[in-house]
Amino acid sequence: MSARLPALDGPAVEATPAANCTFARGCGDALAPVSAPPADAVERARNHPCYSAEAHHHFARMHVAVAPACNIQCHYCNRKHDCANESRPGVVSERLTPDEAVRKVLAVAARVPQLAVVGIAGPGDPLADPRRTFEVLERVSRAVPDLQLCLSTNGLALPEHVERIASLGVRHVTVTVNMMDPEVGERIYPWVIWNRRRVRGRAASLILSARQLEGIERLREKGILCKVNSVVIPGVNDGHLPEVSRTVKRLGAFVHNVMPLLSAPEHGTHYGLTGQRGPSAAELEEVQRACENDARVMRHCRQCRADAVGLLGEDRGQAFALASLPPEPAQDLSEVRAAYRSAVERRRERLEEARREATARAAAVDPALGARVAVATRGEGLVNQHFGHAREFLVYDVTRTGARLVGHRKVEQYCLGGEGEEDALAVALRAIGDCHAVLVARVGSCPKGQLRAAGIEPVTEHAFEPIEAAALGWLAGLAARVARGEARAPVPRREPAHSADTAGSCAA
Ligand code: CLF
Ligand code: SF4
Repeated sequence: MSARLPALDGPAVEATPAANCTFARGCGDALAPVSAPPADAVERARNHPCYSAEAHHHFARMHVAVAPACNIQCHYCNRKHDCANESRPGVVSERLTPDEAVRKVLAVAARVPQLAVVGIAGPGDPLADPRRTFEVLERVSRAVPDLQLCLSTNGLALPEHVERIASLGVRHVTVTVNMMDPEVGERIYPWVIWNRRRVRGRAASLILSARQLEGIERLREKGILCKVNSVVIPGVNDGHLPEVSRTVKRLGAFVHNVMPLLSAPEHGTHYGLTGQRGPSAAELEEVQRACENDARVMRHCRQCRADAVGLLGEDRGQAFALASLPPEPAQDLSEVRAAYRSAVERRRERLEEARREATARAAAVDPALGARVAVATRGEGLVNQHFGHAREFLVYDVTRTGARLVGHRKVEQYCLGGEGEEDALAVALRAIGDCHAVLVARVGSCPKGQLRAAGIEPVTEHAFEPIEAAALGWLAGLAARVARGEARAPVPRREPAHSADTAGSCAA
């Protein structure tokens, strides 16, 4: 198989994909030697809610939607659709000018002390027309210098902009890489715009992949922390993503975010309209596990809107709509954020101490005993939310050595104004149907009974404890009950209902 390709500059060239082509350097394993992420990578990820699962309990991000244009087409994207209540990439309620974006950042920074990161993630590609993106980054970095700057791109225009990105002080860049094999690529990308021309078919994917991998390498050379996002598309790239993981890790990517395709007909995407489904929770877990053999894998992504504000999993964007912003730029309160960061460090010490103590207490638990638990949390790393108030549950696999985040499950809020909604309860029971217990701050008697009937133990004994310590404490208690013959050792449960009810995806 060969393809007629437009060269990076100049005339079209002939290339043979997957053999010795100059574009698809990621095909096969004949790659540059492994490049380690920057030496201070872990420290730099520490307070970024996307690069560190632990940080996402404490720190918030905001996106400013200043980049409407895109230079490629993905079969999972339709940026025309918008719903204020919907959380998925590419969706925005308002597109901002640079002036509006800076005003919004200052307003959020003044009211959200958890804010640590300002990102540009669409609704199109931030580098397709980079002037606004760079103007906003420059102005935000001057106005609020303690905030980290972040960028998310499809990578097509990345290589030539890495120098500028670095000079602006951007230390975190996400590149969405769904394939390196053009045969896979042509089922995801119908076209890319290259040298002002629309390129279709495998040639489009060859160009895109080469540019993505080159961009990741250049980011590494500039000491910028790179995250790679991949959308799992069953039957298209699910079997290919471990190879992507291997390659991007070799090129210096710090973490691989393996996330599900969100697909439904009502969003008007090619995939949604042609019946391409997203992965089930179990399928997603399987791909994440396969990728984890080679790279650090992110499991806490919430596939945010391009105008999201707040902790991951909560969205306060509506509270900061343009019409509700103060007319004058808000005063920057960097000292409030500095005090918050110090408080987080003290909180982290307490969480770590609690984890150590709980692990010591669980040391006698049978190493073969393991369970899956759902947790209701409002943040701070604690079990601190009422079952009926949860809009999502974090899911952990727990053994005596610790609790490992598996992912999150979106649900509808069950308790509204004191009344429970039967439909919402049914959704929640399905969403956490593979869990053996749910750890919550409180739970009403009706849902408690239904949880028990569904074989999910409602647990309030560990309310307001740190999540990992609470999960270990519950496991130790379960082990004691099993030893006394009062409970049976858990066995893996059925797969939960797929919680994704939305379509589309984007660069973030
Ligand atoms: Fe935004 Fe993306 Fe930066 Fe995070 S989101 S630009 S890296 S600040 Fe985060 Fe949202 Fe997942 Fe993106 S949870 S979609 S990974
Ligand atoms: Fe462009 Fe992102 Fe949409 Fe793909 S998902 S077409 S990169 S805006």
